[in-house]
Amino acid sequence: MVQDPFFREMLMRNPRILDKVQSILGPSFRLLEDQMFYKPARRGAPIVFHHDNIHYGIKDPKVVVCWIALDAATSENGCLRLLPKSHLKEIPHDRVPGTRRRIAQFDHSELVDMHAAPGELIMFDGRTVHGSGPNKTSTPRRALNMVCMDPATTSELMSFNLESNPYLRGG
Ligand SMILES: O=C(O)CCC(=O)C(=O)O
Repeated sequence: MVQDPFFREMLMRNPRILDKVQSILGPSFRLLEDQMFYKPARRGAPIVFHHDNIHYGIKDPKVVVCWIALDAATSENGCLRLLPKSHLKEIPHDRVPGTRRRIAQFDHSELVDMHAAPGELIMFDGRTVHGSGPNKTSTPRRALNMVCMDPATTSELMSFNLESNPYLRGG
């Protein structure tokens, strides 16, 4: 999406979003990754519980995820589910053999369903455990995310460059 002018304006040059990220990461931060999460009607798959710092191989805690609902997100269509305060703990993750994926091990009764209206922004720390359920409804559930990082962030799985990971503020 970083190459697409519409999404670039809507997400990466949107002062209402960037000001909020700046209040957490400070005056200088870069794009780590941006994604579209599309759960088609009736067959949209769940996303296993994980936190993004493990997913991206990052030890540095300064990662902020901005998640934006394009459709109303409900428990029935697979809204985001977060584990409150998990960014303050060390939540163990198991490796999924043969893949890069990791699955967080925790008590699922503590999860919170994050219902969201279209256009609503949910922000969470890179260490917050999250995932989502299947879409059981007859309409799609779509969302965008933009993951922002402190410019000094390093990863044991990825290398960053200015084309794919531009400065969104500062630089
Ligand atoms: O939208 C979803 O279902 C999951 C989103 C997610 O895993 C993320 O934003 O990192």
